Amino acid sequence: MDHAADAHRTDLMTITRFVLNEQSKHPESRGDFTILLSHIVLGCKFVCTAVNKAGLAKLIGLAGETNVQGEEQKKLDVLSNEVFIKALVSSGRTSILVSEEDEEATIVEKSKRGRYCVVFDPLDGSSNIDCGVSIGTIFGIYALNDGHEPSLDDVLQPGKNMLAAGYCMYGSSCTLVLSTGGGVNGFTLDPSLGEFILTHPDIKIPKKGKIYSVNEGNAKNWDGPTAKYVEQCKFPKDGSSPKSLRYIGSMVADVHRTLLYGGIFLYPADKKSPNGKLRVLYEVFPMSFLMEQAGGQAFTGKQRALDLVPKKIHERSPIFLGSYDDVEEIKALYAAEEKKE
Ligand code: AFP
Repeated sequence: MDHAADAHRTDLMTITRFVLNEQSKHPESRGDFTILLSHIVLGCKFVCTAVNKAGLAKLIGLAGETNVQGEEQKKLDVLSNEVFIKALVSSGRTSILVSEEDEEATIVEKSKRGRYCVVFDPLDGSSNIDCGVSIGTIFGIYALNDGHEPSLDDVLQPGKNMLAAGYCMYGSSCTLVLSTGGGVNGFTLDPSLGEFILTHPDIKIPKKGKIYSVNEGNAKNWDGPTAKYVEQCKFPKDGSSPKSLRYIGSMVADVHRTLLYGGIFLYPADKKSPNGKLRVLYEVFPMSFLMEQAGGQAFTGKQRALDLVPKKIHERSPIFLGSYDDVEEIKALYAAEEKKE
């Protein structure tokens, strides 16, 4: 019997243990981040259970509909938002929350305030719920500048100022991918234990990939560099093999695949949507943060995505993210276009 291997299997690195280990490297830390993260993890576990039960429990459907008992039904994304807001406020570690679901930011009441700001999309890709496609929660965390009343300026910060970012994917398994600025790690929910266990330590994105991921239905409205890049993916001029196209239409699932297998994910600007579709604070920034931490790149078509300074909490931006070399190619095409102008 291989006792060493057995011991390895029984030495479970839970997400809490992992974050506590990280925390012990910073003697000045007070454990606030660990507490905040445990509340985010609780939200993810709740949403995971709700997503799994959605078909049975009739959680899907329109918000405001009533069920057979005459009770008002909550759409899954509305329910997820409520769960996250309540979990984050009750953590006592947050001061401002920005959610995709809420037009205005939530400023936490004084007695429950803490030193973090959380920006999040509680259930991204929700148009995919009814057909069972993987969806997810995306989040980013900023530190509150000390000694002042929390204001929107605390979250209207470039993505490079984030302390941590991550997503939880509700798919064939429930996977939480997290970076606190020292690399990227992936944890899978063990449903029998109710714990996220480290299953993907130190994720590194391949330097170059074989997959491109974009909604080609928008091609007629693309700008020159995007159109040229996608053409190059299909008809490479350097004799290399064409890339494969994979597009789910659910950012967490598309980015998760890109992170693990390499390649590029694009949501470009087009004539109809000059700023693209994806939201800066809780889609573009957290995913760009993870990509850079995994050795990849994220570019807006004009600049490094994490350098962007948002002016509004629900601002959008075009985004190209993924393997270092693949993003380098699209950057070169935009640089050439700029030279022509
Ligand atoms: P929904 O939340 O409306 O399903 O939108 C999902 C999303 O914001 C993101 O998860 C996808 O990457 C992107 O939109 C897909 O957009 P298209 O349907 O325009 O390709």
